[in-house]
Amino acid sequence: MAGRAPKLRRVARSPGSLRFAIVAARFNERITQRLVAGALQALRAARLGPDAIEVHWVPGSFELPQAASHLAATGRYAGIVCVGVVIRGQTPHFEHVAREAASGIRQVALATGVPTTFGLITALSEEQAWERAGGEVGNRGEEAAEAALQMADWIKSIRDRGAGGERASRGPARVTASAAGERTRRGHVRLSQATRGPRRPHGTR
Ligand code: DLZ
Repeated sequence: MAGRAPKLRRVARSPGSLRFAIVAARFNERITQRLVAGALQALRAARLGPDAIEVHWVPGSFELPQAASHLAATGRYAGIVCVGVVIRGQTPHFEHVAREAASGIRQVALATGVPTTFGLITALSEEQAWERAGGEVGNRGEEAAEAALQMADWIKSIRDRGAGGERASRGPARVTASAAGERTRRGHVRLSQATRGPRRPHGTR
């Protein structure tokens, strides 16, 4: 199934002083560059300035979760966007790399509470990969960046409610502090807290 991702709702307001990281795998670098460009475009569209966006390169997709984990542990980031290109070869190596990258990225997101999103292309051919790097089937890097922005925004909204009750949820959004950053600075993340969700369905404010 050729999966162009559904268009995600853009985060219209600037995340203020929040910082985002893109972690990119050098393997298949020419294609990954396109994913980085897509991710940068989405972050800039959310009015993040150059100082608020960092790009970190690692050797291959297998190393993405480790790098993301180190970045998340600093507590400096509201979101981390992982991008890489895994193309099927002659051996099962492809599956190992793709599986470990996917499950590692998920683990970083759950363990740290910092939105850590999956902007990997797993393709059967180079042609298929190009289609997903700004070609016919969209740009996985851009989509992953938009997902990170949305998650950071949502986490901030539930934290604001937690801190100030209903009044805080009605007032103008304060965008100077990183919800995800605060979360990791305070220490560990309780999964039950992360998955409980807002008191009211999101979007009813
Ligand atoms: C070794 C390897 C292979 C065969 N294929 C890919 C790939 O398609 N995409 C990718 O990002 N990385 C690949 N790698 C490199 C691994 O991710 C990793 O960098 C090395 O195994 C060293 O740990």
